Amino acid sequence: MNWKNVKNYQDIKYEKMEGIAKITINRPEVRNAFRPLTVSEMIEALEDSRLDAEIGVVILTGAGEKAFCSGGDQKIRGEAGYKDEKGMNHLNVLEFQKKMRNLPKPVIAMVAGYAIGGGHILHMLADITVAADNAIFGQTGPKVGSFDGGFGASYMARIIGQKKAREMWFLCEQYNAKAAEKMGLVNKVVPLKDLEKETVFWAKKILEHSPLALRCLKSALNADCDGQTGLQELAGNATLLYYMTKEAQEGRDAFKEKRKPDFSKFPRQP
Ligand code: 2NE
Repeated sequence: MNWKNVKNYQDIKYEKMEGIAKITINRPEVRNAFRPLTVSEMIEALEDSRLDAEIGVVILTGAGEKAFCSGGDQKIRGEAGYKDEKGMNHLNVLEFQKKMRNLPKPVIAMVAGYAIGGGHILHMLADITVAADNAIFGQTGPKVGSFDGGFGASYMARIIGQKKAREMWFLCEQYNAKAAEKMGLVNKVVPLKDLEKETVFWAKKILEHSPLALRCLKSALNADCDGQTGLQELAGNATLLYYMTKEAQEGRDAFKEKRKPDFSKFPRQP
């Protein structure tokens, strides 16, 4: 495939092709575990995708075939988070989770190998997950002294139900791709060799559709779980659509032209 490198990073690869951006966690030697730098780079790349009007879908993946992501890098875990190169502790993956959800464009997780711990949460927060038949899913928090009580708990329960979410967190078992598909964690399982082709096919299908409809649908689906933040996001789209009308522009123009606005020509819809 004809991916074009956007910028050189240390811990990720960031590429684009035909309306699709691809963020690849590139630390295969630790099963693509993330450290603060990895997350900062992912946040920057995601922000670039948001601002690029040519981009309609973002693919999040991991380098190699062994892992999508194994969560936070336990080797640099300090006393209050994950230590950066200056020794400062972070949990900036929570910020990235929010940004994935707020991105007004669909995110597809392309999962080969392990999606474990915080890596499992990342695929869960993607709008769609396409998995290879070698994918393995699970949480490890209670085993390694960690947990994600945010989206990692409540959104998981929305997806797979309370009983299964408790099983997944309390037992820390691993689930193969077919089991994950059965639980509703995965949209499609494909042979490993077809993973990228199939994921790009899903992305291209999405790209054929109305960007505004997709944007509003994503925020509507988020709003159901996200309380006031979700309503703010959904309402932001209503404001965006309103700003695009002649009616809203009349208010703006009248202010700039120092005259009384004339809204009389705009109908009161039933
Ligand atoms: C991912 C898994 C199941 C893979 O097993 P396997 O047998 O394929 O590989 P192996 O030998 O365990 O790992 C290969 C290398 O990657 C490192 C390993 O230590 C090993 O390197 P060496 O020791 O040989 O040098 N590696 C793997 N995962 C790592 C990690 N997360 N951090 C640092 N190094 C890692 C298996 O490796 C595994 O279970 N990994 C740990 C998964 C885990 O517990 N993740 C953290 C969960 S907590 C979290 O992510 C989190 C949160 O709960 C809340 C907020 C933020 C983050």
